[in-house]
Amino acid sequence: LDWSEVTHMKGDVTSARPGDGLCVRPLCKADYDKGFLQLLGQLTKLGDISREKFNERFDAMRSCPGHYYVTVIEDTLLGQIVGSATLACELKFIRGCAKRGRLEDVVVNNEYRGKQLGKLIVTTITLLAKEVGCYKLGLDCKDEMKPFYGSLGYTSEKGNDNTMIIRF
Ligand code: 16G
Repeated sequence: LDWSEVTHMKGDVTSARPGDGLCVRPLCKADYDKGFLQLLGQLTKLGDISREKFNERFDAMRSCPGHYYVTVIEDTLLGQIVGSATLACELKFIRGCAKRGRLEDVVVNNEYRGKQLGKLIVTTITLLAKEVGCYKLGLDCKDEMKPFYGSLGYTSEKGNDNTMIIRF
């Protein structure tokens, strides 16, 4: 996906140094051959997704600039996608026509646990949401993930549910 509107971003995200051979960048069509979908399959049911179907969905997202920021971590030494998360933006009338962000489909390859890649990808999306003007960023997660998101600044505003939010 083309992040042309955020190319002015400097510092935080673009200079992220995730580790040897690792690179954080927007999803591209070639990631179909780099295990992107298999990685998503570690998160939930994947279904059958042909290359054509993948490309169609990619194009549909790209035709809505500013709405979908599918972000990946590639292990460039292996040519494999090892982490991903998506920032989805929703346009509002409230708060002076504000924009709300949703953090979706956060997944890190099981074999890359312990390298702080979850923290890296969530921090990247959080900074991106702020940069593109979201007034808040929310996510749904399982109970066991709440401490992780809590450590990155997300809170549950309604107490004991599984929606967590960060406000900018
Ligand atoms: C988690 C994900 C959500 C994803 C869902 C898939 C995060 C923060 N949350 O809730 O984005 O879409 O799992 O599970 O990554 P499902 O297929 O059961 O909806």
